[in-house]
Amino acid sequence: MKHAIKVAAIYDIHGNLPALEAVLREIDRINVELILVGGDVASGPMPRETIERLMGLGDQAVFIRGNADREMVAHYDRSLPPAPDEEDIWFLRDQWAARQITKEQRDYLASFSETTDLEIEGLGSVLFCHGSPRSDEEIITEQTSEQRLRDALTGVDQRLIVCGHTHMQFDRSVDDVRIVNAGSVGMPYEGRPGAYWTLLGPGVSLRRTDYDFREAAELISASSFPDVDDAVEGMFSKPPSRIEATQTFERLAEERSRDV
Ligand SMILES: [Mn+2]
Repeated sequence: MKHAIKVAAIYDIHGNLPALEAVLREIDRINVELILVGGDVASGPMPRETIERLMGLGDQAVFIRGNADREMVAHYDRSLPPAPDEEDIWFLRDQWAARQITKEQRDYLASFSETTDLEIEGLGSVLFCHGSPRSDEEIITEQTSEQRLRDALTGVDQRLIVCGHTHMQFDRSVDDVRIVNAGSVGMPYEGRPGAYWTLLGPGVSLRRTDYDFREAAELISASSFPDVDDAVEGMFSKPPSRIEATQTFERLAEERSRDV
């Protein structure tokens, strides 16, 4: 297991290169030894440039896989069943993103491990996952019931779990297990634009990094990303509030639990 004094957890970048650059600049100013990239790196408007930047981090970065990384590889390989709903905008966006990347980048995405653990000074062994320890698409929010949290954490030995996927930071505990959502760098649902991430060691610090949203919006508006105006609104000018996003996610989690 890797050991580190300070780790930056950066999750859900979603192809937002300007947001990633801003966080990396801030990380550079602190003494961070390791960057844990928590998945969903490239499903968004600047996939090729974003993966290129991340690959450039070399040994400083450890990657785990998000559902969107898995889906982009499947799109690249054209091994997906037809979309359940042809109008599904995220299906079209992932398909578009997969067409922008190289074979080497596809292989890079495919190499991410599902979860990983790191020994961090002051925190002990920390488990990193995308959705939950058992699924890269399980939904956990600050409203998730304790019973559902306990189920999601069954069989986990670590006392601190870091997740992402729902794009909203939280820091909560159930029994003696602490679960932290690192937030989203590129597509936060926090009601306020910014790049959200988490610094670990010796404590846990939820962070928000400011960057020039107008410039980023202009850059991304010029791309051929499907329904780009809507994406730019959601990423920069009118991000959904935590209340809206939490309700949407919890409704989806509820529907899924009924389907099982
Ligand atoms: Mn995700």
